[in-house]
Amino acid sequence: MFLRTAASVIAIVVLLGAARALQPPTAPRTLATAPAAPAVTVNKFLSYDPAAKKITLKITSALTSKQGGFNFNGGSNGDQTITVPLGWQVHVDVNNIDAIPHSAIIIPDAKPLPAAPDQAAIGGAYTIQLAPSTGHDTMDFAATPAGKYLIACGIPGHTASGMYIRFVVDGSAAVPTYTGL
Ligand SMILES: [Cu+2]
Repeated sequence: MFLRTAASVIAIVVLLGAARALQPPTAPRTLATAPAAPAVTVNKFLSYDPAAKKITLKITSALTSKQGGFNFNGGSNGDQTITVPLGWQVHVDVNNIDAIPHSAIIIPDAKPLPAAPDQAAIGGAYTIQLAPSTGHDTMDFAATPAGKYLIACGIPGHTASGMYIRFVVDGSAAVPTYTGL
């Protein structure tokens, strides 16, 4: 019994030594963990983290009664413009508070406007069809390539009814901006 216990203790000591040997040398902690940079608030729809180059955008369909509800954040017919720096990560929260379905999709800013946009110009930059009143979805994408786009509604006829605002990916923009409010 004693021998077995002694053998076990030796085995454990050997194992501990081996485990310790497997650990990499502790790196010198020259940099203290920086506190998270505070997000910069542009307005009630747009904020960003400059260090992480991450943008958070809130889009609400039919936020106001403007254009008969065919608007995003109260913007219609391209009268609002969101500009983001090239390559930044964009997270968009899209909500529909209207009595009819809507959606959101980023398409090229080009005429003629499609009757029912269904081809996103940026990978991942589209939502599902959002149910009336409670519909919600998100878009997550990298802002590339640089260019002029529209955030449009994919429901047939809605873009033609003015339900689009502008979205610009700008290689020379230092920070995101939101104009037209
Ligand atoms: Cu719509």
